[in-house]
Amino acid sequence: DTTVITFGTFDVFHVGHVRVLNRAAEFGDRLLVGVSSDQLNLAKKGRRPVFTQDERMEILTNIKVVDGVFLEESLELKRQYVEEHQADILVMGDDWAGKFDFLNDICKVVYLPRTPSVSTTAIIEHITTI
Ligand code: C2G
Repeated sequence: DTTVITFGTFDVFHVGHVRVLNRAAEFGDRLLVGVSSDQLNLAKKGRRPVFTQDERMEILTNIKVVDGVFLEESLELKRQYVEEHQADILVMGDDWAGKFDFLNDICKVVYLPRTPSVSTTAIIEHITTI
């Protein structure tokens, strides 16, 4: 059995998110998603996500291809999460290209192209300017 793992904030869940999850799931038999915590977003991006970590995890739990969800509390814990969940493949969007290659001693690392012209930031901007 092949376990795939991926990470993200998945705030204001949109079609770019569902596509990357569907494509990630095709790499294995089981897809696990690490959802970045509110605290991690506050620290790294200076703001809280629109939806809380509990809401974002609830949405992801209900996505067809997602088999399990856990909280990602630090970007630096990737190795620990991969080991803990015995993941065989780490899939990330190519905005992270190269960033997790150091993990290829314990798992395969794959970067997938992002869906063009859709982002949480653009959605927030759009709503703000209505
Ligand atoms: N994504 C995509 N196409 C878009 C937007 C997002 O393929 N138009 C993908 C991203 O590449 C990522 C996933 O959707 O693989 C989640 O995106 P974000 O929520 O922006 O994740 P991010 O905040 O970059 O993750 O360890 C990583 C951290 O959890 C942060």
